[in-house]
Amino acid sequence: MATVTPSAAAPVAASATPQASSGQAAANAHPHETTDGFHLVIEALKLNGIDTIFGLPGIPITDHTRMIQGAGLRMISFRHEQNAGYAASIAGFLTQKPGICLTVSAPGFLNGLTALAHATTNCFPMILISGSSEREIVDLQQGDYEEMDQLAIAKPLCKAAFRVLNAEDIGVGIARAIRAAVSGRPGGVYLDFPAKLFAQSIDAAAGKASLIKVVDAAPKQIPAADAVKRALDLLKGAKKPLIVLGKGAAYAQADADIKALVEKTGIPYLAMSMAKGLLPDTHELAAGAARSYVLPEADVVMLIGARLNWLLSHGKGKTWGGKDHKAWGHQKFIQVDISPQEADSNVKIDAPVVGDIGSAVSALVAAIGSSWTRPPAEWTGAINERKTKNIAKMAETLARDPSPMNFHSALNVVRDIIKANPDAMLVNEGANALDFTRSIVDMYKPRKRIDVGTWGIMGIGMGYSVAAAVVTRQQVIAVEGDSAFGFSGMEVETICRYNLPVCVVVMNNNGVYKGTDVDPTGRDPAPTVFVKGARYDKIIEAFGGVGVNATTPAELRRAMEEAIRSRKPTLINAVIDESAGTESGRITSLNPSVKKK
Ligand code: ADP
Ligand code: TZD
Ligand code: MG
Repeated sequence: MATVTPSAAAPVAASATPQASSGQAAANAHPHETTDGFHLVIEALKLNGIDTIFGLPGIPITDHTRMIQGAGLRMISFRHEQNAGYAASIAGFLTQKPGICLTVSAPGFLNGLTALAHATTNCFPMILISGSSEREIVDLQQGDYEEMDQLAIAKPLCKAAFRVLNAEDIGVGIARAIRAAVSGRPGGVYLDFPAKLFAQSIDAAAGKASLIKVVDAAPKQIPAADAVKRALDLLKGAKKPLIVLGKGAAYAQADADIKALVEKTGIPYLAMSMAKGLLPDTHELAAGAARSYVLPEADVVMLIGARLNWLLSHGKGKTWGGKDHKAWGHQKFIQVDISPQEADSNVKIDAPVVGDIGSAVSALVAAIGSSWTRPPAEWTGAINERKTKNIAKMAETLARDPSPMNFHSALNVVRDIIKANPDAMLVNEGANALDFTRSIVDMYKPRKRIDVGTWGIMGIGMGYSVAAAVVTRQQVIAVEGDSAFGFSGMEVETICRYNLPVCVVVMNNNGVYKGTDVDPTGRDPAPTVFVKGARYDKIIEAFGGVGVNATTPAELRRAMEEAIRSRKPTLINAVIDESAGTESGRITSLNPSVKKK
């Protein structure tokens, strides 16, 4: 570790640039070069391979955003911090480097905090850096500009939180933040930088020496040999084995080993939403189209980077063949996860394999060797039978061409477009707009589908789209419910400003879930309903993007193909039958009034 030079015990109230303090230096017999907090932060991030910052300027970070850009880093400036934060969180997921979000104090910090909590919940590495007000005034609650004890507020919502008061500690602060974000189970980290820190001057050489290039930030965690053996023994005895791939498996970038594990064992697999495409959804062992058959029927389930949370019905209940909503379905579970505390969180895990997925899956593949007996044909045959039937049924629905368009006829187009452009990034949010896209649109490559994640959150759409375009440079297609789009819609200006290849498709069914509700008193619009026939395509035209109103699948197809050909920022208002959706999409059962019955 580098040493910290105690040079600037009494911080100088310097102006933004080190050159500006040269008046003081000139008065000195032996002028020496100084640097400041602004520059040390930038240098520390650069030293650790960070090349992009997502944020929004204002006191005390306006100059910082300028200097970041001046120093050659990419400074992507948003219209609302929450969207910058979501962008940072998904950049972390896609790159395994912490995504950085930079905000102003109190309100900007709080806007970014939702995204930081989201990153932590989803196990995405992210660092929220917020400027903050004068500590002396904040701590005495004397009413400073944007006064707030940000560190205390951030702490329960993230994996770690640090405050840096002295410029010579910036290197340590950033190193700790990076380690905390990416090591073990990844998550969100908060860094509190009071305004004074940015302007503090210290000796340039001492400042440089205080920076830390983090060595091995996310160390491999090799699973114990007996844990690997226990897992394989259990798997070998299974008559109806199943693998569940989660977004932790996608994050791990162990794509070849995961493919080898599935193909060598011949075990059918389910891909959770953001794990779709780890193997192509059209793979012969993909069991997604027979989900409601395989979950209750399986006898041994190997979870790889997937938690048994609500998205998997907590590993019990009717989904898993249990007698009632809380009863265990008698599956045995193997869980491959980096967090040693994840096992047994919902049901008993018979064989936890604690390690990073890269190391764990390669150890499993190595231990399998060449003498593996594939699962009984009755199991794979029964799955294939259901799959074939369900796929044929879906093909029939997709082939219909109703007027107005419905989710199926519109998404049939998106399905074809992704098939023809498998490198495109698919961003997806909404209720019906989410659920139907997930089940209809096949993914062919890893980490191409990014969506509402563990919380089922609305508002990730445009932030994710910006980050996906900036980080991957691929075409982005965002399939958005009209409600979902509204949470981040203003960022179409950001998309136009940076001229990003993003094609937003708003599935416009006039509201939340559908557009048919009415106020029983006849006074106001119903709470779930929006302006009928709204033209979302006009929004992007205000910023020079391409807007298209599509009322048929043919119009939608033409507009999407043109967007991909031109790579121009595009927003397509896809007019969907307002009665086509169902309440809450696939999770109607979670509504309290349904539970009451
Ligand atoms: P999904 O929503 O797709 O089911 P979850 O977010 O519930 O996935 O689960 C992701 C899991 O992956 C978390 O338990 C997390 O600890 C784990 N994880 C994340 N990265 C890694 C990694 N590199 N190695 C092992 N486990 C990981
Ligand atoms: N607020 C936030 C931040 N997240 C949420 N998930 C919700 C509110 C509640 N919610 C859902 O769970 S889905 C949804 C809301 C408001 C919007 C559904 O409408 P949509 O999709 O137009 O986006 P469909 O296609 O009409 O179902
Ligand atoms: Mg809608």
